[in-house]
Amino acid sequence: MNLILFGPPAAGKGTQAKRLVENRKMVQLSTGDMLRAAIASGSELGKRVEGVMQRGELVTDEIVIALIEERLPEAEAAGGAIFDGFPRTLAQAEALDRMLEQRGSRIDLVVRLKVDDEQLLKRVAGRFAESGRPDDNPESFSVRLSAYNDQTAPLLPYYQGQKKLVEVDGMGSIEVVAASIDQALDGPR
Ligand code: B4P
Repeated sequence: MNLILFGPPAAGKGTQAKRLVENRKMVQLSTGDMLRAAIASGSELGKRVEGVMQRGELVTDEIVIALIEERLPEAEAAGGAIFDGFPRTLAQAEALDRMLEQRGSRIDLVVRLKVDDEQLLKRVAGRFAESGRPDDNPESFSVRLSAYNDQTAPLLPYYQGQKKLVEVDGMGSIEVVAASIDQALDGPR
């Protein structure tokens, strides 16, 4: 199964993807994690994206599509993947559909985590205090939220049109949200 975890920044996509990896032995493809690993390694790519990410802007489609394409064989071998934080633009969504189609595969389900802005701000402030992730500061977070509203949220009708979109209330505790995601994955579609 190929699943997209969709939602605004700090909605819990990464948190829930990690749980699915543990419980269901699924493969997680997180563009955010891949980009942070590139920065940590000091690679050329890392140097190119560091400022963009710190400001809270989106990295170019070309870069993230290439990162995902590189990892698709791994997803294929595992029988599918959780796409976490990808796609974030229409160009990325169309590229993903094309890349999967070339491999005789497709997206099966898009789970949208619905969380209001006030709750997102609380979560990100909590993580900033704990880990100091540079893009969790209030200024960058407001840029990330605008990027979501302007460039990512318009993907919802794209997946709705494909009848793949399922909405999950992401406001509850991690466990409560996890149970709702399980229901969406295991329930009738
Ligand atoms: P990501 O790494 O994807 O970060 P995110 O959207 O902010 O986080 P996520 O929704 O995964 O939240 P998390 O579980 O961590 O992207 C970072 C940056 O990378 C982007 O801004 C962009 O620059 C770049 N990028 C990545 N992909 C890209 C793409 N495709 N195209 C272009 N650029 C791209 O949860 C957040 C916090 O909330 C955590 O502290 C967690 O513990 C807490 N939490 C989660 N669920 C909770 C719950 N139910 N209750 C209470 N707390 C909860």
